[in-house]
Amino acid sequence: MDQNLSRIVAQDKNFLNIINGRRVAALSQETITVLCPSDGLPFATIPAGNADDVDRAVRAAREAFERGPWSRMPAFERGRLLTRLGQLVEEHGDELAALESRDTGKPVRQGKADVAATMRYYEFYGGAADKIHGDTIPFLDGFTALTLREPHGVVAGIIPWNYPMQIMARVVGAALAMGNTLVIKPAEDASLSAIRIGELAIEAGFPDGVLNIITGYGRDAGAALSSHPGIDYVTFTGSPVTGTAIQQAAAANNRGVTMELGGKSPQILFADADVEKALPVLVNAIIQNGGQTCSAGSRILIERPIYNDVAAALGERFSKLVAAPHDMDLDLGPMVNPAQKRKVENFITSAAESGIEVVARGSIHVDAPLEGYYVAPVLFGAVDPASVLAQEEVFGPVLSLFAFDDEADAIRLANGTDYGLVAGIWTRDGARQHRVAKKVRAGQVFVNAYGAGGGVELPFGGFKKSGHGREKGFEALFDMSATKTVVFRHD
Ligand code: TXE
Repeated sequence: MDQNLSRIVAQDKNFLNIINGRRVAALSQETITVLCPSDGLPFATIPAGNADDVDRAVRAAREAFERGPWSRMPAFERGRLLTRLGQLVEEHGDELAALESRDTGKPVRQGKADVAATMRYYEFYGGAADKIHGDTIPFLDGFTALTLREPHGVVAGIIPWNYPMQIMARVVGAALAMGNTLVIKPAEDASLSAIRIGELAIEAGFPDGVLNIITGYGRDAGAALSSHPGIDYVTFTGSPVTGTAIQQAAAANNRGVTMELGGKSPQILFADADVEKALPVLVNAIIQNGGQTCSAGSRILIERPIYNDVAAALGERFSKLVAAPHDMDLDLGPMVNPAQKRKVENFITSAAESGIEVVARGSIHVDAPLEGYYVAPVLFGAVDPASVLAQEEVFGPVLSLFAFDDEADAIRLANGTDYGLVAGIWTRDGARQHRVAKKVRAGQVFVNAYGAGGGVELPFGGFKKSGHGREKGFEALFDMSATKTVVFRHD
């Protein structure tokens, strides 16, 4: 582990962008210093790309789409390249896990899980590339009508910092499987794995210009990319505020978008639930990645007769949780940056000051450097459903408990925020499982389980403020393509 890290640091301190199959610095030569969240120390640089770099990348992607071998390549050959990329990810798994872990502060165990999911995305979409097709449509006598699934053209993928490698993989896999070309803008706080994957794509044999990676700040590179008239479609995962800005920029060019904008996901625990089975899942769903997960199960709704027992059991588990440097591989790592740490701490302080009951607190490891961005997990009880804590995405290790009286009350509480990404239902009653699954407004519903976004095969996306469009699974291939209807007259 340490050897891997020192090799990466020693050999590749200055990461470069990838445009048209070549590694390049920003035209301005400016860079952003990469800090490790575990100790706040610099260990790499990335290019600070701006509108000029974005323009070069979009032109390269356009050229590759219009004239490169990409546009003539059969779907199964595109699929083979994606599969090859997945194999290279697997071969470089330890290096990628170490890099992702150091860049974002996530425990190495989570970095490894991210590598495994990333590999699966390339494998899944590699296999799917030649299995999606149009229809023939019964039409007028003397005519034959059919549909083709066509790529949008040049797609922009704007990626967040929480699961950078995985989220990039779901975008790259689906977009390239359908024959688009891509410009990826990773988050300024977590760009290293994106650059490495871009390098591996060159090694895998993707033609020049098919996958371009531009790093830089959102306000520069991100804004320039989402408003570029040469972009045909934008896919984004991140905050609702930035999502709105990106949608406005894309709307100015009348381009389509897919938006995945986070959540405030409930887990509903009925009195007949298998509580022992649920407890570790409930804790993991908010602790995984330090709670910096769009699908984090941040609200637990508990039927009143079991509320006190469940709160006590969760409190016991929470008090043992420890935040520690990524390479100690404990329950959770630091937050990704100082702003995220401040944001989470502000939620905790104002909730506690407003009188919300603190059921339990975890701790920060004694050896964690003071300069790291650690937050001790907090469990809040009897939370007012109208409070800020109940309504807004914290994106940290903060769990809220609520009591409910009956099924209707549970559904009302579950649907009582402006988000609708994921939900968990815990009950042994089969009819209730179906009833509640239908009534909960969420893009993914788990029964007696909570997938936390897992499963590359499972379509994923939100209702309401959580966004629109679907990623992952076969559904993403529809978002990443457009239907063309062709009608032949032969009378
Ligand atoms: O996100 P942003 P931030 C939520 C989470 C977190 C909050 C803020 O609650 O606390 O968002 O995080 C790029 N035009 N999520 O500020 O701004 C940016 O460079 C184009 C939930 O880091 O949404 C990065 O690549 N692009 C979420 C990406 O957008 C712009 C995951 C995401 O950054 C841009 C992350 C602009 N004007 C945060 N401004 C989830 N759904 O899981 C920024 N960017």
